[in-house]
Amino acid sequence: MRRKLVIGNWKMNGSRDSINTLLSGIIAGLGAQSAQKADVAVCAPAPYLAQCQQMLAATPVAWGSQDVSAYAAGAYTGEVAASMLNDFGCRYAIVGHSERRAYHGESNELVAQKALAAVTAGLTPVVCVGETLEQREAGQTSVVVCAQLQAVMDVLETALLSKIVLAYEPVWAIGTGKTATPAMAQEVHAELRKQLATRSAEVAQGMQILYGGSMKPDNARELMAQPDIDGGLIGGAALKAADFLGIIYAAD
Ligand code: 3PY
Repeated sequence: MRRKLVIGNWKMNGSRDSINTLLSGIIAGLGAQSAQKADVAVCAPAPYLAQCQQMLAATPVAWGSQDVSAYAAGAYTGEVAASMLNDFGCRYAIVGHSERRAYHGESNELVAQKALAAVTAGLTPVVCVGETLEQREAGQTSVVVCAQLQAVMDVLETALLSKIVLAYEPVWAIGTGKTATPAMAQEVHAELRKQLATRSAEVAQGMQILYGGSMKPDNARELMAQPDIDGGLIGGAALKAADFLGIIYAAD
């Protein structure tokens, strides 16, 4: 039985004050929830990771970065190494979000190297895959997401592959308010799990595959009720404590 996992992706939003309010609200809301069914994490912009570390210590909420370097150390100005994140308690690192693939030219191979760097340093990479609207309309969804996943499978031996989290985020559903129907999302999640099973049935069965793309409190329950949807990677709705908590509460 896989546990549900709900991760907030704040993207490039927030300030010390707003994050203080948001995290205080989340912590208070989760405190009232006695038997929490889902694991919870937030992925903050780099300058606010220290604030997350301080505020979330001794709470059930983990925290993560929104990206990580593919390199271990050295002359890579502006990059943050996975070992640096791990050094002060970071748990997750999102890699291959479609915004990074689109605006920063990240290829499947680079995303795979980032996943390898993260998992080797003891972080849990949250590997994002997803198709554009054009690709979906051309019937390419499965080919695109499976190629994105295969690039990661090619560099991770089975023991490391078992330590990642996968997130299916259709690009056309990100920041648009459009959501894949539960059936559409389930179909892709099942496809991804089938591909993982070509390596190991055990890894496929154990892998948490999150759905991302305009998940909100009012559609979260139905999405997460699908057999292969194990939680959410939440964008806009993760910026308000009430909405984020609504999604977490729906994960039962
Ligand atoms: C969204 O829901 O918009 C996301 O991109 C989550 O990562």
